[in-house]
Amino acid sequence: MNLKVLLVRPHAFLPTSQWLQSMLRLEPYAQELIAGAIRPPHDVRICDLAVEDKPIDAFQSVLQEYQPNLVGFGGFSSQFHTNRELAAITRQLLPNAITCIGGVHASSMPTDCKYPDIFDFIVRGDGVSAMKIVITAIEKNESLPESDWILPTASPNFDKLAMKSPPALHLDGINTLPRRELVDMSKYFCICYGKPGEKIDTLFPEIACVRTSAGCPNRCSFCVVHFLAKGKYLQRDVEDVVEEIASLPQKYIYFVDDETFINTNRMQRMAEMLIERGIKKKYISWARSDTVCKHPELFDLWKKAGLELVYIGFESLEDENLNAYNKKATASQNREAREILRKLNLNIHAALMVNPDFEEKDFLAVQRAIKEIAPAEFAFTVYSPPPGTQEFNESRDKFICDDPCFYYDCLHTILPTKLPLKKFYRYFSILYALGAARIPAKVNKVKLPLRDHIKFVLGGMKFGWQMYRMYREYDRKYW
Ligand code: B12
Ligand code: SF4
Repeated sequence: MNLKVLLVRPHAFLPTSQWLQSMLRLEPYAQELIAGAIRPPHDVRICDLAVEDKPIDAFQSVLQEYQPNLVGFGGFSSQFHTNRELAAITRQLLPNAITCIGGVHASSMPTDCKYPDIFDFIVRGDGVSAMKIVITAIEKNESLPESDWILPTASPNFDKLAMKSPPALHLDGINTLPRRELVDMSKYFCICYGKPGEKIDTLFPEIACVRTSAGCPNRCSFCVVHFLAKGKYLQRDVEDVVEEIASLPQKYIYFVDDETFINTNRMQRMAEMLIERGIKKKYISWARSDTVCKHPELFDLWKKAGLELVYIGFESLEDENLNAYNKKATASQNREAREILRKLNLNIHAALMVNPDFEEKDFLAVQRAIKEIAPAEFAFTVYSPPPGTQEFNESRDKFICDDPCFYYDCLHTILPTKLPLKKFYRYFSILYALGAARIPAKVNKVKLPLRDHIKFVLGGMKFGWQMYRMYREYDRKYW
């Protein structure tokens, strides 16, 4: 049987996620990787609803036109409801199509996805290797092999299998080449701020993603990665990564690793190789502040290789908070890392975290941190225990929303706040306003095209207003 496989990335449902995607929209990398497992005589298409103005209409017309036999959904926890809706549409329009769901939510909360009427099976962990097994089973007309990795939803063993922790990472998840030809790459962009005084063509250049590793050995309490990866760190061959980068027409590359700079020797070789081969690209990557402090020379080298913007999870400039998050980096390392990157003239995306038990004085401390760290692109999140983890399960009776996963965008609190919600979100929105006023492009007087300037300012104002009124999305008793 020749299969037609449709891999779907759902659209963002929460207005906050929609705003984020209007500023930074990356390609559907997981779907492109999984498509790498599907080879002739089978056919595969990617349906990226994140780029559609009318996603439901677009999805229905793809189903009607392509008539897939296998439809796979994937996405963040906050997109799970959308996936359910899309899978129900699939069942209605194509009752004989097989449906499945994978990705971070299915991997961490499999029992949430137990809807045998709309999902035939769930994949936890790597979808590339899983898809190879699924396709072989369908080709041979055999039933799917059941495991804690591939879970048929109607199986009597489902609950037992779903209780197990997620399966180990698989090398296919990093060694497979993404099928970028299946999407329109011109639809994906990031924000890049340019150098001081520079005139830039666009604030939102086209970008490609590259994954050089998966997993992370650290155990930050707000992050699901160590739960999914069991503390393992899989690394791709440096030569392979460099070859892939060299082959890309895009000038900007976003590393979608969980934590790119864990193995500093490997990252050194990668930068040296990029320089030796004369590959001139601009890179965006996450890095930990302690890595920057211990290896400033590595970031100097990467700057020469083209590193443009470093995302740092500072979380806080207070040791007490960092310890509470099990960050294993100190406030002084955060300050030092900031200095090192400042001297290297590298732009920074500074991620800071707000705790639901923050009082006025804590918000004021974050305001001071903004002034200290600026200029930077700032992102503020509200500490929320990651779905699926022990901490999440232990907090269940405290949640202030019926469905915490639906709200899991790290901007909606799922835990009760010490301040009344209205006050909490007023302070929270002030942080975004203060951060927006200190972006590198503004502080460094970079000349932007007017349309990009307008998009940034209007989009930012809309987002700020959403934050300011966020409390209204909760039961009145918490206001
Ligand atoms: C890069 C990244 C981003 C990018 C976007 C990436 C993209 N391509 O669109 C940016 C920076 C924009 C981003 C934003 C956000 N992110 Co983010 N992000 C990541 C990160 C670091 C890597 C994701 C990635 O692309 N990995 C590479 C792909 C190939 O891996 P993958 O998606 O896991 O896919 C594999 C399997 O899961 C499986 N699979 C996936 N889909 C499917 C589908 C099927 C059918 C099958 C069979 C299998 C399958 O197979 C794949 C190959 O092995 C992860 C960390 C992580 N480990 O997931 C966080 C992560 C996904 N992000 C997270 C969050 C919370 C967010 C934000 C809400 C944060 C915020 N407030 O700003 C926003 C929301 C964005 C939105 N659109 O709504 C959380 C999600 C937690 C959750 N339970 O939902 C994560 C897990 C981080 C964390 N520390 O907890 N993110
Ligand atoms: S270092 Fe980054 S990827 Fe690793 S556990 Fe902490 S937040 Fe997660």
